[in-house]
Amino acid sequence: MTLPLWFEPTEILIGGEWYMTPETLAVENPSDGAEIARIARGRAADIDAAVGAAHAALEGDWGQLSAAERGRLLLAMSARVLERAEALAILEAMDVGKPLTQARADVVALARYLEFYGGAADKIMGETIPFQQGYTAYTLREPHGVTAHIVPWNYPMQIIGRSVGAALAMGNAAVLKPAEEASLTALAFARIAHEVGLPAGALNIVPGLGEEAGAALSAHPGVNHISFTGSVAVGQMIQGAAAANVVPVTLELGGKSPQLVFADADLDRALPFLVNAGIQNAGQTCSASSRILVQRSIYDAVLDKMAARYRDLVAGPAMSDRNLGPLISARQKETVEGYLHLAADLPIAARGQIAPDAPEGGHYVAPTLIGGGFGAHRLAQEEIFGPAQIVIPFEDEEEAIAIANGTEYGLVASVWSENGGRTMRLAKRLRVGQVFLNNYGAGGGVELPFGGVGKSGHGREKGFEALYGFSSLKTVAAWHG
Ligand code: TXE
Repeated sequence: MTLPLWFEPTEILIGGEWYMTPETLAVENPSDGAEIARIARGRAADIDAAVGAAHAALEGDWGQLSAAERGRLLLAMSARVLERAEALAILEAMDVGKPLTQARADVVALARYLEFYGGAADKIMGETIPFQQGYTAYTLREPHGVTAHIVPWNYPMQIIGRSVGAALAMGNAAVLKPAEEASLTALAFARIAHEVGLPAGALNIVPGLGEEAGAALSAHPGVNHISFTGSVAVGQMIQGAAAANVVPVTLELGGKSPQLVFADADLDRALPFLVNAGIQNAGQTCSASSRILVQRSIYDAVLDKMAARYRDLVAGPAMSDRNLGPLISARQKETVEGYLHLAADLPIAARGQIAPDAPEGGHYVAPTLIGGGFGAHRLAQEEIFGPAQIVIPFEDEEEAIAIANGTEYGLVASVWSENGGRTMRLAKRLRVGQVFLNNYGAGGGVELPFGGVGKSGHGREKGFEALYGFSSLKTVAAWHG
């Protein structure tokens, strides 16, 4: 299948101008391993030009717009995303390897982020502060200036929507570095921004390698804020680079998110959430629920029911729209298979299938449900980032909390129980950034602040809260006698 491109994907956008780099990077379709396009390989000089163009935009047309005008541009981008919905979904499915239905949901989420932040742009305000006689004191919410956005390959459209959308709403000028594994929808997004007339330099995109374009961007002294989603190791480097320039960072670094299932849970409601949260996007989701903690009295019953669902799961090419697609790359498949070897000492409760029509060159891993887990096992501690879940029994609330809080991560958790008091109690005691009670994921949650504690990172994206993160507070105290 040919890519539904209406633009030249090898190009970089800087200061409203598209241009080619002499060297390009291959784009692989993870469903069959074939090369489907080539994209620009931006380097330090391109990053430097992009940061310069962003500063010029702040001094020029972009910086002159009112909040309402910025909001209208974001709303126009949202509408254009929906007009291009099917092309974007196909691009994402072919680039990331995610089933078409999931890619379509990501397009809707991108449009919704742009709508949410477009609508919010002129509704974020400072405060007046009761102060000493003779003064009037108030606060202003101002853009940081140039924001850097280094995004991963697992949900390009969603992560760009939540981070670039909020940054532009607040009046920042953005430099976006998509992941080398999946840049096509990021490039399409930049093309859409260009089409609706976003002023030159407000959004610049430089595709390229992490150690080249990414490292140059995070270390650039002209960057005033960095938003990063990716691995802990790179997050640590980025925080170090930001420290050298003393700029704020938002880090979203993944997790080991548990779902806690108590004996009084509504299991019929819980079951689809328990499994889907583990296998969505083939488990390559920062908020994937890779640990299922189950009260011992219902442990066997839950494991059996989950196992029955697993046996029906099929991994196949993205465009065939099965339950899950391939993993993003041969490297990711190797990592995940390495983790699955660690399950040798645990009972495999069930395995799903790889579709017979899945091409040899694709990076498929059969979804795997592992039973008999315990909190200290490496599979219960480390992020697998593949279609595998480990099920762990617990006796009571205290033990459930100890296991749930017993990793270095703290992104998301859910509690399944019909006892309202218990759910509220646990919501307070779980050491995470987001808790779901009797659900998981809350329908995508564009409106819900999101981020972690511990090694899951810090800062909050999504929802209204993100607008605070992408702005700087200035206090004004006027003496007038
Ligand atoms: O991530 P990287 P990778 C986790 C997940 C996965 C592991 C490795 O566990 O198995 O990370 O994935 C850019 N300076 N998550 O290797 O390398 C890179 O170009 C600046 C969780 O793909 O962190 C890309 O744009 N930037 C996660 C982005 O960082 C650099 C999503 C992420 O890539 C850089 C992805 C450098 N030196 C992986 N090196 C989540 N939280 O959802 C790389 N990059």
